[in-house]
Amino acid sequence: MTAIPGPKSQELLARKEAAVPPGIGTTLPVFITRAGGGVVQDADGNSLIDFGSGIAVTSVGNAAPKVVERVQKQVADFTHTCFMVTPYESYVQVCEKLNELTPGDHEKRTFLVNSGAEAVENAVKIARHATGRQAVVVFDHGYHGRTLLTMTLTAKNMPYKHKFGPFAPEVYRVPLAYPFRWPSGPENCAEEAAEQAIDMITKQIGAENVAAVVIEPIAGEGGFIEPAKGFLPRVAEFCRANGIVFVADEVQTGFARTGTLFACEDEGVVPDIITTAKGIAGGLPLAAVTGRAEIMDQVHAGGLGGTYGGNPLACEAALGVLETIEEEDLVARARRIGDIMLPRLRSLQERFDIIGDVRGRGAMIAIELVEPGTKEPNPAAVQAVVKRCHAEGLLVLTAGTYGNVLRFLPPLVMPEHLLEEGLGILEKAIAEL
Ligand code: PLZ
Repeated sequence: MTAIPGPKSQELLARKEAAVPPGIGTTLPVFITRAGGGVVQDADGNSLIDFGSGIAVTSVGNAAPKVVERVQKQVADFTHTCFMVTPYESYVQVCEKLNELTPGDHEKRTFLVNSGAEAVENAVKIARHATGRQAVVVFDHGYHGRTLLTMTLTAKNMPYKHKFGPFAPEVYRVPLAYPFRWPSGPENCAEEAAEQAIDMITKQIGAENVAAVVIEPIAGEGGFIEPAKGFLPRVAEFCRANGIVFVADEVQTGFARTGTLFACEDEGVVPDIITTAKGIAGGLPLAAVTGRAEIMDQVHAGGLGGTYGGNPLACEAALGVLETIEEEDLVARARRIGDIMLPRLRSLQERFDIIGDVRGRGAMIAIELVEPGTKEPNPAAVQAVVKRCHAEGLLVLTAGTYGNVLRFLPPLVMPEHLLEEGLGILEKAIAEL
């Protein structure tokens, strides 16, 4: 309808700039008034195809019918009691569901918090309590949040850590099996990376001092890096052998996104604790910590909690999300999205040597842009493609330690014609560049 951003969005942007600090960035400065079915609509009447899902959140679609229905009923019944003051059933239902659906058939416990970062912080607290140890091991390219502890767990300095120190103590970083950038090639990546990581843990920290290893089964903000096959099971096995709590941070990968309900399932990895958020509640703020009963039950009564954790509106939304995933078979939908996107992107890679790597699973797909003929990261090209896509009405996000990754996270309910149209815009933007 108008240029992107249009006049109304521009006016709102000026107000945002006067009222909100610049530390809160803007990927695409259009102000949204409605969204659903894989489309976001802005204040000027433009419709954009959504390849971002609000960073992997609205997997069931924006304002998904089952979520809306449940939340509308709940908001009229009661909005808050604080689950620690007087409980309500929907919280327990969500926990029962997560205990049942997350990997592993051991006995589990779940509790609910407000954000991904809060879930990861709690996982670390519990692992420390249960093991009596302090050290936490994380990986290159990892992202776990912006609070003091989770920012420390996050790998990338700019923009997440720069000048925000001092950081939390007892956090150690080891290599991740990043196939595209592994010095001796992708074939050797899993084994060598696992060996290096384990060697660092045993020699530099001492396995007996490690409370938890925290890893994303696919590194999200770090650039949709799928660790070379074999790496995750090897690390999990090392943890098991050494009494270390293996924490899978599935905040971005969870809830059907990668073509399995949880990304760990791909290699049959069973985490001791799994953290989830984002896709769990279709946009309402909710996150969860699910873990082995014998670990979770260690913490003394009253040792965990928070005012809003598992708010009744968010719990109803989560129940609506889980119903939608099941009824619409969104696990299969995610796989279908991958089956459409990956071959198209791979054929684009054959035509344009600016595309160094095409990767991902299900509806969590990325391309890494490089200086042609090298592996030199090309963030300028990413910026140029993003700018073109946004101008043409396709919302895409970036990622990556080197800022050179374009990532695609369409809602799993996106109609195929929109997916095709979005891919067409992207292809054109890359071809023009
Ligand atoms: N763990 C794996 O992906 C959030 C960050 C957006 P919160 N990723 C999006 C931004 O720039 O702040 C994330 C994640 C993984 C933890 C988190 C943190 O989740 O809900 O943002 O706290």
